[in-house]
Amino acid sequence: MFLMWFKRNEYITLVLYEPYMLLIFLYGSKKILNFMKRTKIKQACMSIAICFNNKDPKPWAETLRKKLPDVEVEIYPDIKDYETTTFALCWKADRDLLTRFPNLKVVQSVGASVDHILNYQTLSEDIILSRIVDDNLSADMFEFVLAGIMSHIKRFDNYGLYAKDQQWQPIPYKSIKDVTIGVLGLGKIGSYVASNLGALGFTVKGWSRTPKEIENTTCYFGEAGLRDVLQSTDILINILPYTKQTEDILNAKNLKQLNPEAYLINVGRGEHLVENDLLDLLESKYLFGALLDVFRTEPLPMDHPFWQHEKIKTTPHIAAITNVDSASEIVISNYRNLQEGKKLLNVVSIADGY
Ligand code: OXD
Repeated sequence: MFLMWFKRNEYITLVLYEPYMLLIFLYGSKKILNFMKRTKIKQACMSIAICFNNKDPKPWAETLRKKLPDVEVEIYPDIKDYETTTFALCWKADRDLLTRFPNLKVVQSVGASVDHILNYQTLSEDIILSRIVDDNLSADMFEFVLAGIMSHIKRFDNYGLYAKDQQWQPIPYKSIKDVTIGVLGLGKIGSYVASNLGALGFTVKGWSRTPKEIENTTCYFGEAGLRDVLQSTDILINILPYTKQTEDILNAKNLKQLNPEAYLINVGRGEHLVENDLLDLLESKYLFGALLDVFRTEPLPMDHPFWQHEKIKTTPHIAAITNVDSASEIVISNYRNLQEGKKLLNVVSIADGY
């Protein structure tokens, strides 16, 4: 049509045609520029939100800001724009807080567990959930458990009590070679603990949901396997993840199967233990004592009977504390992997909970 017109009136056509093309050109460039601007802003604003309760967020914020100087690292509740947050770093965040971030892509636990996320947040299917897997956590857990075991078999707790009344009273003790330890939970940390205790000369029996093979450890699985482990255990160590299937596993029925005067170390979750069952079993001397690092309610309430109980030692969830320096490297890799569209590290199945 233009060509016909052009032939008829060359001058008019040129005058009309050029501004028309110019307009198309200007309109197109504006669209392209806007698109580029939007994408750039989005990339620059992919911020990290730190959402913690019961843990100081400042060391994490400082470390991440130092290692990722171009990234906005914010601490909840001081979030400027919930829309630009794509990556949330969590420890016991407020219930359903994460639904306030509409563009969240990754939820990163700063611990080895994710139950504090799965039980309190609603995660859409496309969210990637990740946890910390760090050799420092395994080593610290092993040292904590070893300290608890040694203090128990050498009866340090009794001497602590005797010292209050200046009682000089030797008590029989046990040697490593005579002690059988049951380890519930043979994930990364549990298997490290089991194999290192075995290497020290303890007899170690490990239990997990699915069959495992671990050095220095006889491994069991399933219902029957749990019975086999419990029925020969002097010291039971719980390092299971907390899921619907493992809730209340430390109950009277299971704990009564342990060897006489057995000792319980719980470094899994408070929800694994039926607290009243433990108190009853201590009272009736089925169990010798317990070392508990985790509780159903944390901090442990002031009036909780565990505080003053002679046979219970409590520690404030410190068995294996995430090392910010080494764990932040995992967080940074995951943040970069997200940006570059690569696979993230230590991804957890939202359905299985571990
Ligand atoms: C953890 C914990 O999950 O400390 O890392 O319990």
